[in-house]
Amino acid sequence: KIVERKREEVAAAKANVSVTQLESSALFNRETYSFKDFLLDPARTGIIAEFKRRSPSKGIINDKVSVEDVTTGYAAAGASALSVLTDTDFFMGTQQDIAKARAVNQIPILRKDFMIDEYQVLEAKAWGADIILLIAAILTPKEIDTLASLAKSLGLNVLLEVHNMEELQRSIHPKLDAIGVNNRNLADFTVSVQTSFDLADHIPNDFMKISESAISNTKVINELKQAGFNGFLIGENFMKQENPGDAMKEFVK
Ligand code: IGP
Repeated sequence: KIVERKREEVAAAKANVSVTQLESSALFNRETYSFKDFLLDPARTGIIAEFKRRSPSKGIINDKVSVEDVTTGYAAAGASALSVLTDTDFFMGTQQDIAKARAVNQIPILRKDFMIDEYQVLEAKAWGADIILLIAAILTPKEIDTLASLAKSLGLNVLLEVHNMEELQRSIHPKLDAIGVNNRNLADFTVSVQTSFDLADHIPNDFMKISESAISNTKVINELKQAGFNGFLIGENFMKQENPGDAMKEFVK
């Protein structure tokens, strides 16, 4: 359903803003931040901290906080990267959320959305993102090749999301920077961090390894590190608090 809606949205966006306009925007011609450098920086936590107002599984999580306050709070608490939802209909995110986060942060930003078209990759760069997400469950290997190749040619980093062995094996591609194991099954919303432990050894070491979703304590993070993970994508556990930045600071203390 999300992907169907996304196709309409992308068609409308294309009619509104041309590729030339995107390519000539101020942020388009900028140096991007290296995802890998920030994940491996020993002064940081490896946490990719997410700004998420709402989700289809949980409904409203937090619609009272500003993207500037939350993301600068995350960065101050040692985030290696920020994840900002830009899907509006299902997650209440916007293009402006990325632009606002970009204006006040000097760490990599992931455009968290359902990428199905090269146009969205150009948008990601123009809006201020450094990393795009490619979800294996909704893309063919050919589409992954096309989208990842364009992203890399623009200096963007690519995070591929998988939730099982079959997706991993069919989607692996040399142009990816990181492979994320989503602990949330997008088909039925059930969560299990075990998914990350099960897939860890099957991800080649040429890629950064990320564990995504349902991470709620530092004990799990330490176990995931032992299993070889470099990054930890956390949204709800911080966003459900009144002050997500402070919540992250407390979490990593
Ligand atoms: C964060 P959580 O359980 O910490 O809020 O999860 C993130 O992994 C999740 O928002 C996510 C997501 C996605 C959202 C992972 N993959 C793809 C939208 C689309």
